[in-house]
Amino acid sequence: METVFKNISKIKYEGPKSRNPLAFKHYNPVEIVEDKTLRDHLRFSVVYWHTFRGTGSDPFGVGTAIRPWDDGSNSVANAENRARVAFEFIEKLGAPFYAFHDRDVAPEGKTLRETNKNLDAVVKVLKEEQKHTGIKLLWGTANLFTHPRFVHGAATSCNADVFAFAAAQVKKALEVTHELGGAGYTFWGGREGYSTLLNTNMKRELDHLARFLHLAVDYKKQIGFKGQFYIEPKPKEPTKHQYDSDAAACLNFLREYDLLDDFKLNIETNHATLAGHTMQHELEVAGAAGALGSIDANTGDELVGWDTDQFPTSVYLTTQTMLAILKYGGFTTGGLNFDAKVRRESFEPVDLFHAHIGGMDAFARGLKIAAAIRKDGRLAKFVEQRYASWDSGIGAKIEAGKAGLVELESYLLKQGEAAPNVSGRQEFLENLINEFI
Ligand code: XUL
Ligand code: CO
Repeated sequence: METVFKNISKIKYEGPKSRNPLAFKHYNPVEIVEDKTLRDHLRFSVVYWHTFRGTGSDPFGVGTAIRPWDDGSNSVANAENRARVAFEFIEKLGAPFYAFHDRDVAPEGKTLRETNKNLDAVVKVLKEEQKHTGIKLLWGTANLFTHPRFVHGAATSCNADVFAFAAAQVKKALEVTHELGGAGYTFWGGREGYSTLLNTNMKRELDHLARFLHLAVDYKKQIGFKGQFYIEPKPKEPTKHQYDSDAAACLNFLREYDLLDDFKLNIETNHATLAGHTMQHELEVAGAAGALGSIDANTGDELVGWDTDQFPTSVYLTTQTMLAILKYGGFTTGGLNFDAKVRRESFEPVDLFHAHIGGMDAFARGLKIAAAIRKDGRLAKFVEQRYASWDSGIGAKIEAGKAGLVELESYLLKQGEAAPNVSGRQEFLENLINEFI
């Protein structure tokens, strides 16, 4: 039964020569690259919160988005109808996954009991729709930041009752994610941070956050949920400092509190840039630690210093991203989740299609370019050769732990001086990448 997008047919791959704005020019889901289809490499996911709950409001103005299917009410019936429309959209787009927060899909009631009942009603619809479309849940999550009770945070709140509320909410969100066969579950610390240290006991808050995550791990095991847990780093916004500020901080936290085996990272592009890093840096930090799990695909604005969550269209960015993904063996449970929203000025429903088609084409190109760079081999060869001094002689001895300071001193006393350095050839390498773009 199709209703809302009746003037838009299923988005097809038409190739690079097509001038049809409602067609893929580069994303051909069945095309094979490095022994896998594009569909399986890229594992695209549509986010419920921006695409179906975003209104286009900003701090200066109300919502602008025209969404004829949404009556604007907080009723369960509206939420159920919206869920059916969401699946019609995702199916027409051809994305295999979606992701949601508990409060995106169903309205909060007056009590936790009522809220859980609302959620159950909508989850029933989500389950039916998943079944008849084949669309799967990439990950679920709990919104622990919108309601005023979370003003001081959730797991890191100074109010123990709020911790308990958040724990109950996560329990339910885990059950629902499990029921829907979710491939993962994400923890983004919406307000787990501080605005001033004058009123903050940081050590206590960090201990509480770790306790919270351990409780979730325990419950996951108890109910037999096999999905992957992710932490999503973000340095600031809404709070001045978030404890999960970047990939390195998250890894350190997980290691300190003995949680590293149970979590991977969900790296978001605009969060990386807010942290003063590149996406490539964050992916590399996560990948090197064996913790690269999933990606929230979006981009910031070069001239704007907040989380603008725009759709990714830069082929340079998608190439770098896919180089990292391929280097670390590709996605297993994770995927490319478009945590991105259309601009306030792009208020018509068709803009949702343009935005996702553009993002999917940009990543398809990035994947193909990254695969071509890998096939060419010059980049990898260059890096390998740059470290050749470690493959034999004194370098190999150091790596093997077979040379102490005494031996290194006598080695250098004999040599007199270190072997000469070789150029890092940054510009040569940048030119090499551009050969493929
Ligand atoms: C916020 C953000 C969240 C998480 C899920 O910046 O990225 O939407 O992805 O809670
Ligand atoms: Co995100």
